Amino acid sequence: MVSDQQDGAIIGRKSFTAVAINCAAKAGEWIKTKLGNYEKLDTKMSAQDLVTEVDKGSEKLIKRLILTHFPDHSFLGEEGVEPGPEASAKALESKLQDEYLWIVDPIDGTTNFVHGFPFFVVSIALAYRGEVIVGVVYDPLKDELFLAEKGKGAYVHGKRMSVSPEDTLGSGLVATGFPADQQYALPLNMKGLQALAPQVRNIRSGGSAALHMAYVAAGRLSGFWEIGLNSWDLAAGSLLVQESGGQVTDTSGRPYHLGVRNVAASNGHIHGELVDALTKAEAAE
Ligand code: 2AM
Ligand code: CA
Repeated sequence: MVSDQQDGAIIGRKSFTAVAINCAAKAGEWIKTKLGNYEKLDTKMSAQDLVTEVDKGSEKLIKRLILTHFPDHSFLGEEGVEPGPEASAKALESKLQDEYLWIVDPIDGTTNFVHGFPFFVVSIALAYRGEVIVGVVYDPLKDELFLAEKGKGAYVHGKRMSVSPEDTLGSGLVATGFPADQQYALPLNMKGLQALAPQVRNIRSGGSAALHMAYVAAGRLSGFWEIGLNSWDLAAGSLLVQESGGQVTDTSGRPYHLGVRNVAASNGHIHGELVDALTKAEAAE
């Protein structure tokens, strides 16, 4: 019963949200102690696709905590899946129909973590039969925790968030990400960049999709798009944006679902313009 649980009505069990917050906070604090201090850097799908023992340790910590509270729930974490888009899609598909599925990116922004660039987060989402009902994105360096519950709004530092008011692309601050996949995703992204840069107020690229989504939700960015992401990069952030009054679709404007890899998120006001510009530039898919 989602509603009972969301209302915290199940006595003797922590609410889903409390567990999500606790996991993100614990993992984030631990990651922070490892900044500039990791031991082993490996590559995954390409030379740009990085992973450290801290990514793996963070996922282990989160998984253990979640399964302690909810042993019958499913778990999908980036580090438990083979690299590459096919393996990610397959892993998601095999769990999509599960009643409760936790979708976790133990460090979103690993490249930043490795370089000491202060823009990385822990991202934790809970989906009920394929629909995200809780999303938490935690930035340990700023100690900012972004939280959304389906139908109950989105919050940062306990304060209700809402998206920004800009109503034209020309007045918008828009972010994108440069993908690790240089074959398919990067060329598309470059086309989008070429088309959008002259149309927006300015472009940012911080290197964490989940944090970009949280910033759209908080009204700090007017929009965000990126090609070639995975469910764990986007699940929590998608609910943050929606619950803050924004819009999330794929880059062609179709509704967001957990399988979306090419994402457009915005304050809603500029969404049509953003998607149209990407489509016109043949940068959408
Ligand atoms: P990560 O740090 O968890 O890997 C930056 O452009 C965004 O792309 C980040 O959210 C980053 O997440 C994600 N990313 C990096 N490598 C990726 C890959 N091989 N496939 C999909 N997303 C990736
Ligand atoms: Ca990651």
